[in-house]
Amino acid sequence: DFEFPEDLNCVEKLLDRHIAEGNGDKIAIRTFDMQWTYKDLYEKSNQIAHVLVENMGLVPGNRVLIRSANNPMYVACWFAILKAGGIVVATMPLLREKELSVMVESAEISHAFCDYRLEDEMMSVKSPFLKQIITFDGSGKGVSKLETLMAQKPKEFSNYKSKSDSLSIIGFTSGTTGKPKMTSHYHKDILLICEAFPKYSLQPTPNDVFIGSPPLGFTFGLGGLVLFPFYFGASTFLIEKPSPDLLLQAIQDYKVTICFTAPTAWRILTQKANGYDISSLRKCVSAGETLPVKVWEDWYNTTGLKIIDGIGSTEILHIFISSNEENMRVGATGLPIRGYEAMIVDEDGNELPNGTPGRLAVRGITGCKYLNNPEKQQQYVQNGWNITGDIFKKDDDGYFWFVARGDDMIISSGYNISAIEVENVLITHSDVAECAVVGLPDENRGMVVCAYLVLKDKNKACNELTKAIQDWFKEVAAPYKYPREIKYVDVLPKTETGKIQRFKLKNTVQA
Ligand code: 3SK
Repeated sequence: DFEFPEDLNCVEKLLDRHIAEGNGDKIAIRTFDMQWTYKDLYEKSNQIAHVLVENMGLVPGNRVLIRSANNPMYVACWFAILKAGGIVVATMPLLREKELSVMVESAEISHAFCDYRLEDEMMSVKSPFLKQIITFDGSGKGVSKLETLMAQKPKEFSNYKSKSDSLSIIGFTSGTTGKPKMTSHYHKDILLICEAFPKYSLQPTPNDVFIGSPPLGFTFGLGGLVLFPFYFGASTFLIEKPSPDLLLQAIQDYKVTICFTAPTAWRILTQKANGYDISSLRKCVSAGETLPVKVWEDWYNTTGLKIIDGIGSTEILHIFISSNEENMRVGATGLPIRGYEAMIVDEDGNELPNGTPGRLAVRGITGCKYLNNPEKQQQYVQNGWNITGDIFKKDDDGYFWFVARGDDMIISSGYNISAIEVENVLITHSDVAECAVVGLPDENRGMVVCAYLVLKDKNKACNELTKAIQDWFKEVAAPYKYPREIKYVDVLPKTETGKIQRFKLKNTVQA
């Protein structure tokens, strides 16, 4: 199923096909305030494509930025850019002028669509590359410049004839150092991931309704909330600011069936789930961070649903190791999904025996293509294998178990201590709401384990509590792993996609 014709514009398979097949009246996107059919989305995307070519002067290959929260106009702009032959550069709504400027300069972005509610930071970007910024109203309640221009355009558009290996999107990944790198994907990659994870783990049907919290600027969200629903002719529910209560409310009111979110959200959803009727939900997906067993168990005990854990990357585009109900092993991330193979390697790329922690290497139908960064490309892709930054081990049945992020392994007095493992213990303490663990340099031990804790009741922070937590830790886990240092904080630094930025904690301490 992985063959594609040489001429391919992925929008034809994701969107236009549904009109040709007579499904234009089916709901494509819902929010709490509006709903669009496939025909609405198709016509609006066509009108925006006309605006791009006729008003904005786009030529095929131009890079077009989208700045918006998750809403229907974002999706229409995404499709329109590809229809017109442009390349999408999707961004997170919380980015500031400086971060946007770096993207505009490095990706040579010539055009931008921006929700008018986020225009201040966008308009401050000054770059010789950036020719035009057009605002839209993502709330759907009013009209901004883009809607005015669209109103004058035909509802049909003749798509640019891209090749299956023409670039479709450029994604930015900050990696662990915080310095962004550009990844790129072809038109065919967009469709290939639809043949992989969803078919393996979700088996979507046109009756499914997808929902989730990840921003569309994160490929986890793009797949789960746009590509997968539309590839299978299903519908998506978008929320601009997706709190756990809003997710649960929408699941209840709109009979949502598939939810994509991160472990932190699954933990809070568990606490609130009993207040809602979420019986329509049939598949729950977690990625972005490793899923603690306790979160999996609590959700299962509350709802009877098994969270499908997965690991993906912006470089590979979406999830490549995961599970489905038939082969799930709690605590393991899963097996390589159809289209991918994985192995554990040492520093020289040699495969390690089962049970030995090492670097996770993956290869398959999609892979890393850094732009303008041959050095990084060479580091990431070795002998055709993508070397991720994560440490995993493989068991004798072929399941992959997360051990640590490559840089989250703390080596203290000769012991290899996984920061994630220490976090998984700390989070079960009755006073701890959230935690992040890092290694700090230490003269005697090389490194020591340092835990940053957000307490359920921050007034409880004191030396006595520190000692109590340390003593308790030594009772429930190997004493050599206990956090010799504990610091209390109000919040943990996180990316917009919910990943804890441990490098920021390390930098704060070293500064
Ligand atoms: O972080 C992940 O595991 C992930 C999953 C799907 C797509 C992209 C990413 C980074």
